[in-house]
Amino acid sequence: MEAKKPLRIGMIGYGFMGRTHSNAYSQVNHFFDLEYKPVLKAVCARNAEKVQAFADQWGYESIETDWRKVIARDDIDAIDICTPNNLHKEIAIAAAQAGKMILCEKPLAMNTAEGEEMCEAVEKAGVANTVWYNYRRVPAVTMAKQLIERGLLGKIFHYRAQFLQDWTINADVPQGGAATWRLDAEAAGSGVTGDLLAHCIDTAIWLNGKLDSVSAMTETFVKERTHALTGLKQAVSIDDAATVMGRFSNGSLALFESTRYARGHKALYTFEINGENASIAWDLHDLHRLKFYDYRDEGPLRGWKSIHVSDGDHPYMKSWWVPGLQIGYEHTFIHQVADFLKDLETGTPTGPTFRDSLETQKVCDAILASAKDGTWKHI
Ligand code: SOE
Repeated sequence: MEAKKPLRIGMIGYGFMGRTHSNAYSQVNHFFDLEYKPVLKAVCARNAEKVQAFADQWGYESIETDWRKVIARDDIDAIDICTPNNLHKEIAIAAAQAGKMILCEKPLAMNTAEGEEMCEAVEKAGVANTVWYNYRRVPAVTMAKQLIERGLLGKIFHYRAQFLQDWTINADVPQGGAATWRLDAEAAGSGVTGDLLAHCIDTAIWLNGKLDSVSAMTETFVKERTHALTGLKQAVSIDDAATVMGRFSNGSLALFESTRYARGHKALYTFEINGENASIAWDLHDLHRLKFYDYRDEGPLRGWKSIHVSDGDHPYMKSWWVPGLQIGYEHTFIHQVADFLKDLETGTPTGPTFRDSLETQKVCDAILASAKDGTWKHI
């Protein structure tokens, strides 16, 4: 058998996302037939003891405690950015200038201006780049894309999506620090808009095209929290919840909601698309199913189908088990790595690229701006 070409990974940051990405690199060649094989060269974080423990657990060959050293190493081809959002720009630009490929956690940046600089840097350097909007690669979501591309829905009227969580209702949850940086605007840029709604928007743009305008309201329900690092009470400046109306370029209407205050919901991402001929619905808690209603079905049999997306002719599924056996959350990251490696073989960009994700960033910025002054924003 021909030896695989190595893709030597240097991962910066190693939290929850570091685990999903590391797992993906480790698993991908077991299931997908690819020319390239990721090699876990180095993982980097400030605390040497903790990052060593992570390296031992996941099989990284070495550790670094300064991200600049990872970028400077000539035994590394690709930089994986898993840090809080406020470091994405600096690391991505330095990595691009060093000629490294980049796989960046979502959202792309703290804001559009930063994202623009990152796009310019990767495009100038000509390096492969992608952003980990993983839900595109749930097989049922990829199948929704295929059905829309086949024109089965006809003209689309409505796109509605929600991403609901409940983990910050308790006012004693701190902000800042390694575990709760998502609640600290200095590290995250925004709250649910960049963290959760961004997923809804990435999928929406992918499935239904450009969003032209939005009108939004946001709320911060808990006004003060203790900072995990300083122990001081500070005003909370992230958005805890966002409700958004919008218009797509294709004439359809958008409705989005995301919150961390929906008691009972841990990570309920859902969307529904209503077209002239058919509708599609999907739910992360039942992620292997795609709901499909076709008005053209024979009258008495017309109704919602619940398709178990687990057969060999469903997206990605022939690489997994046998028909009827489903896969889960971690596989979406494996699919993204598989696509990235496959695209390296042909020099094709792997969506969402930085440039694709800049569009999501623009919508997020427009939502926050609209919530601030109460007016519609054009994107
Ligand atoms: C937040 O809790 C979070 O982990 C997001 O950061 C992820 O992007 C989302 O997929 C699940 O929820």
